Amino acid sequence: EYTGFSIQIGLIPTPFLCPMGQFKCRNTKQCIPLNQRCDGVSQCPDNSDELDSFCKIPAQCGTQAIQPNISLSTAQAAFDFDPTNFIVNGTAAIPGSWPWQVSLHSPSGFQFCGGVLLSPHWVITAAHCIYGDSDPGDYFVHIGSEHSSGMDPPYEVDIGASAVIMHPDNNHATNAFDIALIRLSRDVPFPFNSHINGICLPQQYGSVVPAGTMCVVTGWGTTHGTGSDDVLRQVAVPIVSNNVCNGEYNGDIDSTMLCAGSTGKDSCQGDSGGPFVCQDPMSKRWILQGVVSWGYGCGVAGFPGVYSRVSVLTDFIYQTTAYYDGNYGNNFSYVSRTGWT
Ligand code: 4AZ
Repeated sequence: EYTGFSIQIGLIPTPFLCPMGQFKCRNTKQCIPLNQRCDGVSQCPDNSDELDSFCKIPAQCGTQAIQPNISLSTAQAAFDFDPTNFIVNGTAAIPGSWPWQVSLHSPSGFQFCGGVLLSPHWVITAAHCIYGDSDPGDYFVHIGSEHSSGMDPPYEVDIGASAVIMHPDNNHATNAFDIALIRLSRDVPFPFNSHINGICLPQQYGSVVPAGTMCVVTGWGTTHGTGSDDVLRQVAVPIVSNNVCNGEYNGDIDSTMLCAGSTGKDSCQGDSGGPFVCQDPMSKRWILQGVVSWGYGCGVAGFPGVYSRVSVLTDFIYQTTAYYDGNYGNNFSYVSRTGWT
């Protein structure tokens, strides 16, 4: 009897967020400490803190079909020159060996930041990469690529965004809470191909990887003459404690930040939003411990690169992904508890 069509337009309201370090129960505005999530004891009245879709660790996260060629030895020779601006002093990554690395592009194709694939339709990046523009139409995410420009068949997949969400506490002046989420407009089922997979998140809220641990940062950012930035590059860098880092940075390093780097080896402009990953010694899986954020120059002696500290930002990640997926009617794609460290 009726023909034609109907259009529904709706805005997703600002999500109710629990305080830092807490988990929001799915159907109520109750908050529980993040460490009580998936502990085998139900704290939420709807049992949502213990649901399988939240608590199970994805079988694939943080593993590669193609092994990277990188040494995590702390005994690597120090660079004997003093660069002031130098993924700087890294090496070209074996194609597909960092399968969670993505890049963010404008509609015209310009690559402006890195990102990290977390689940079939969630990407993590830095808040400063999307600052001032949360219009999903302005973003394309390139997944499974090796080169910064052009396509890399048959592995690369380019997908638009359906939501772009900054951490509500991000401070553009200090770079506190420099993290954001991009929801992809369609799923990349894992393992999509040998060059595409999701990263693991730190399991324990607030866990700290010891200073001196060698971790890896990857990206297509500027190399300042230390190699081509057309191919994805990698560099292993040591974690520096917030205490030591603050000595250099005059107290500008807060609890949502993490420092890593050594003279001449660093992330740099264009790497922002990309992954800083450490290998879990037990499981050998790679865990996202940082997101490339800021620093004084790149590779400058005494000034490590500064990263968002993911282990204290998982509350935002779990709450936001659950909230948006719920509103889009997708109840089964929550970002699961992942990782070990
Ligand atoms: C930047 O401008 C930038 N050395 C990213 C990382 C670092 C410095 C600057 C870390 O996007």
